[in-house]
Amino acid sequence: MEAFDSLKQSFLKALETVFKEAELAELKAEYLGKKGKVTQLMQAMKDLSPEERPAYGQKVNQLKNELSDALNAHKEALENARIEAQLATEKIDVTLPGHDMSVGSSHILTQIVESIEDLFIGLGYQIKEGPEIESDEYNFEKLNLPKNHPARDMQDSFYIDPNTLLRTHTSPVQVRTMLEYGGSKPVKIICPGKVYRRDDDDATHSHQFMQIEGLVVDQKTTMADLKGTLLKLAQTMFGPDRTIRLRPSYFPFTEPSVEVDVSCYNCEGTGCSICKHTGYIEILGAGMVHDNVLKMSGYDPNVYQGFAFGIGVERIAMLKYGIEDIRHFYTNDMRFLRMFNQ
Ligand code: 2U9
Repeated sequence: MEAFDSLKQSFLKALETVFKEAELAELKAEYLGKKGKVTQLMQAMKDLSPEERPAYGQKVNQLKNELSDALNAHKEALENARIEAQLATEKIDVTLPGHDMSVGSSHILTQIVESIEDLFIGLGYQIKEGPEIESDEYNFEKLNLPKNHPARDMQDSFYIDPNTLLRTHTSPVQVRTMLEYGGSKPVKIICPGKVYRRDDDDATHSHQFMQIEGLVVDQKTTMADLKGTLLKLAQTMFGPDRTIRLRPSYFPFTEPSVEVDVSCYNCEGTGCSICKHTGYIEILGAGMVHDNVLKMSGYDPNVYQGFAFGIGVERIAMLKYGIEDIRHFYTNDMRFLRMFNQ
């Protein structure tokens, strides 16, 4: 019985020096493991007389249970201490001010392109895109700008080789679409995209800018359809009270051709410095598709007619927001871009 007591004492003493869970496992093995001290005491039972065995067995079992309980209690205490320590170091002050989440937005030119796309999708148009590197066949020839035409001067465009250039307008996308449709089905598309001209950059010129062109080809398309469409477009861009005015003009790919003015959104047409006291501001060009252009892309001008228009996106943004230098659109000064966060 004394041996039991001293074993228990030495166990409890050892337990007091245990602060890690791994050490606890070692101590458990030392006393309760297969070759542990308590296990050895149990095995010693076989050397006792039958009379001695029950009392001895009871004692050794009690000792085993006591040690086991002590081990479990110590294990729980260690675990609690570990969690307490962790909570103390990971404490979060929920009253600290948070970080601002900065939310981006689309570029102002993208916003304008998308609002025009929305209008035309609503009118049943499809959006078509095409390559920025084009053949002069599609960029010029098929748009009624033959080889000797002044607009084809090498000095005015970025040529890659004598037959290849950066497109100077998105019109080749319309040409590609008409050829794709094979001259036998109606066309109703708008073509947004980047275009390139060999200009020196200044406040009002850029060697790269954005255009949206539109093309409708069908069997009963008239100038009245063009005018109604452009009125909707002008009102979408400059407000529901705007009116438009068409002036005769010239483009090689349209006949007749017009320049389109919108009534001044600043003075409502009475005259101010923005409209240079004319009451109107020029916003785009348009016309009925030239017979030659229809023919070259496979449409019979005796059966089909079409209208087309072209608009410079930067010009619209500059008018709408009073921006005086086109270069602001490309320099990505955050103070400029943030003015159009929506
Ligand atoms: C096809 C047939 C006709 C597209 C047109 C304009 C008038 C026009 C300018 C606006 C400002 C270019 O960005 S800008 O400098 N464009 O005035 N564009 S009609 O006519 C087409 C296009 C394709 C097959």
